[in-house]
Amino acid sequence: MNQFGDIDYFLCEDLLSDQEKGIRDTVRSWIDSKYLPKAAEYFEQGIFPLDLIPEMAQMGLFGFKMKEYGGRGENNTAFGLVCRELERGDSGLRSFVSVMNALVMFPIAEYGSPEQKERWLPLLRSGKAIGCFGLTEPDAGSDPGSMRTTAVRDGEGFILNGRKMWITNGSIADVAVVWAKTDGGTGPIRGFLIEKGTPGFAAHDISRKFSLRASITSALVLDDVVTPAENLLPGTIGLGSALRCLSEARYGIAWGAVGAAMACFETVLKYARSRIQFGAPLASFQLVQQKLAWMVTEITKAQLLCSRLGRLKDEGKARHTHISMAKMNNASQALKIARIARDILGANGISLGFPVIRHMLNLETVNTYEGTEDIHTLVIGRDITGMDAFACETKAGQRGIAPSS
Ligand code: TGC
Ligand code: FAD
Repeated sequence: MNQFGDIDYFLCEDLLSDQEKGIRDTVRSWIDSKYLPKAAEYFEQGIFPLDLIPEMAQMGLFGFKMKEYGGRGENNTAFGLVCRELERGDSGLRSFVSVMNALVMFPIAEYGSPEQKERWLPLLRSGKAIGCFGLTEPDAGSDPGSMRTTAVRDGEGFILNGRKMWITNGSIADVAVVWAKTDGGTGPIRGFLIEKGTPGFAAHDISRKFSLRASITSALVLDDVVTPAENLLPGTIGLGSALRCLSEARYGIAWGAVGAAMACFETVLKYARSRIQFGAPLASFQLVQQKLAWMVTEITKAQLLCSRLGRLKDEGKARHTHISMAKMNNASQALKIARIARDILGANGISLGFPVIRHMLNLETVNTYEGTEDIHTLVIGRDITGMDAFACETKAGQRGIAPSS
């Protein structure tokens, strides 16, 4: 345990600079005072707390790594710590910050024209504008390259048609980074900035979800959306441009998942030490200790993985497959930790009076979005074998659906 009473079994704290510790402490105390008292209510009622956006902007959480446009210019480890502390609160809150930084400000900064940067980055940084990222479609999730959304040249601009699904922040976004196949579906995938209120563009919230309830998830509709050529992100050159954004977001998710797992572990350790059954604390039973020991080991391994990844990223040595490994491991282990923590709480484990069921349900999404556990397994498999196992091969040697006989 460190000075906060956190689990820090391998003294990861010693790897942090004073600046990084200060950032962690600021976000942590903000979560403790502003978010956690209402976390269960937000989840139960399905509310994303819009009133907290100005405070997050005040802390510099949008454009956190960006050196220009008023960003804080912090390093990757500091950003990871922000994600960890936010997700100790709730995965929905970390999602909001992931989308703003990695999926909206990053592509505009990386691929945008000077005018696009001038227009949007200061607004997004200050929380006066909100963004979303539309890649997934109803029929194209793990395989975004099969998307059907198209952009057709029309005079000086483009006409976009398609549907995007499961889009975080969709209905509250002032600007959507939308990915579409150009040349009516035969050209490369490119990114477009579609503004709220553009005729033919609409967002509808997805209700009745049991995970990430304190986050807005929407479907985007694009029906003959006419957008000027200036709204094309000029630096985008194919699916790889979108995938680079995903690598940025997955990095933050790898850290965030540790925060959710830590919250579950800390809750359940305290509970197991005080809950008496058969005349003894739960924590004194061997079977419970086995679960706790496994949890603390997995949290420690996940902490070490993302601590090293942050430094590799700062040194420009992190490959996207490193990020896949960290996202895959940390999200899937956090989910398992949450499920075991829920079990140790017994009936209390299903109550929102404890944070565990909320984290557990959220982590179902975290393990699915930004590439499922299976997809990252295949990414790593391809990296180490040189063989692509994403799809069956047809007789013609093309990726596709295998013949049934
Ligand atoms: P593939 O041939 O592998 O790749 C095309 C080009 O891109 C390069 N590349 C990457 N670059 C940077 N980062 C990555 N992660 C990259 N992955 C691949 C690759 O080297 C290649 O470059 P080049 O120069 O050779 O052309 O493409 P593929 O069609 O085979 O697909 C690969 C696959 C399946 C791994 C990819 O499509 C994938 O990652 N699928 C998962 C889809 C996904 O993660 N969707 C996320 C949607 S956004 C979201 O969920 C937001 S949640 C936000 C929140 O609320 O927090
Ligand atoms: P599918 O791709 O249909 O996969 C279904 C199952 O099949 C999974 O278990 C998968 O692992 C498995 N599978 C698929 N292909 C293979 C294969 N080749 N081999 C083995 N198994 C395979 N997307 C955005 O663009 N922007 C967002 O902001 C965003 N936010 C989201 C928020 C929430 C709350 C959720 C739930 C999703 C969000 N997503 C977003 C979408 C998310 O990225 C996708 O759900 C995810 O990529 C998986 O796609 P899918 O749901 O279509 O599942």
